[in-house]
Amino acid sequence: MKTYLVTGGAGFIGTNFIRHALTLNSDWRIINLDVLTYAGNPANFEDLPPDVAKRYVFIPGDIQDKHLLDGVFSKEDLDGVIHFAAESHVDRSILGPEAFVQTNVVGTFTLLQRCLEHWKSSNNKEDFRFLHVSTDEVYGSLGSDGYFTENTPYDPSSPYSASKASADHFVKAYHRTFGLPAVITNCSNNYGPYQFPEKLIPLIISNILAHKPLPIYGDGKNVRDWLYVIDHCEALLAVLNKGKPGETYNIGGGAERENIQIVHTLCDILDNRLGSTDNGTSRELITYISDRPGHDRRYAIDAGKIKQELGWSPRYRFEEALEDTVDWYLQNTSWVDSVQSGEYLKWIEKNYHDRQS
Ligand code: NAD
Ligand code: TDX
Repeated sequence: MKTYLVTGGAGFIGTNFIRHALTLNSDWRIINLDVLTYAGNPANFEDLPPDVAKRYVFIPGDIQDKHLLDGVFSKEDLDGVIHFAAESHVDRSILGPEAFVQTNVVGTFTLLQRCLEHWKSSNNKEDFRFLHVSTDEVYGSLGSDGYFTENTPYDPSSPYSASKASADHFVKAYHRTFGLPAVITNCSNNYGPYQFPEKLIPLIISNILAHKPLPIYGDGKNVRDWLYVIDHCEALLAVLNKGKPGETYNIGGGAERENIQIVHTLCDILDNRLGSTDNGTSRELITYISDRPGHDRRYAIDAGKIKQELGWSPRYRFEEALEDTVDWYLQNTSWVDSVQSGEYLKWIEKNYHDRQS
């Protein structure tokens, strides 16, 4: 049996990763350490089948809590750590950057240091991996052409991406200085089930269903490179199993779309699903509002390295997986209702109030 510690596993990507990895690997146990911010939902695991549920352990707690981490590391003989825990929303980092420095920088440092101490005294040094899940946003913005490679210089624009860039540097330093067998992944925008409805795709789905305005920042022509979350999870498994310590792997879907294209597609899918006779109905909700400060224009990943060295490629086609995602939200309205709590409503008011362009 292999045992992995996952941090932030009650969030969007962590949830998908744990469910996917435990289903695929019947000889894995996963310990999910998550402090359960607004973005974490322990109920995401309530429907696990019994043979999977018995290999899943949840520990509520903060990655900044040294004593808690020491307890986990000394009790468990870990095969690795997959580090997702983070404050992850760019707009929140603009309105309140401090939590990003605390969790993303100080939290990652605390986790690395505790991990290093225990790794040094473990019997399992060779095979152990620290997998740090990072973002393409550390590279800053592209113009209308070119791609981010693993050698693109870091040039973060937002407090979120600056905090992730800082964490990446600490992870690299712990490999170079202390030999910790760490690998870093920098991934593009994910979409899929369990994504909190503050991010573009689930926010738009949720607003269409509620007949609320669909807020588009700036001219709506910013480009993101979209990846279905299960493709990301499979890339992470490939890096965990075959990645070389000290290396970085860029992960991307090769599905570049302008924001306005995404919103149009979602309007059309939902009009079709809801049986609207007039294809334009949801599009009428589109509302252009003032731009995000420091808004990166375009992200696009060159995923050549992970494809060639580890044999990973995305399996899901964007338009199909987007339809599946819409269907998941339509079938899980109670999940959406449960996360749209008082805190969520306060955030919507804070971010979108007074932003008419
Ligand atoms: P998310 O916001 O949905 O989930 C983050 C999780 O971390 C939550 O469950 C939260 O409770 C937990 N958490 C936050 N602070 C914590 C702390 N101090 N201690 C323990 N747990 C804590 O985020 P996500 O979209 O699932 O992203 C996961 C990771 O992947 C992040 O590191 C993010 O930077 C990275 N990433 C995300 C995307 C994307 O498109 N969502 C793309 C590339 C990289
Ligand atoms: O209401 C909105 N209107 C809008 O036009 C929102 C929430 C977003 N947008 C735009 C901003 C971006 O150009 O849509 C695009 C996507 O926005 P987000 O969903 O907030 O994602 P982004 O800022 O690109 O960052 C995401 O991808 C990289 C994740 O949130 C990060 O965690 C990840 O690292």
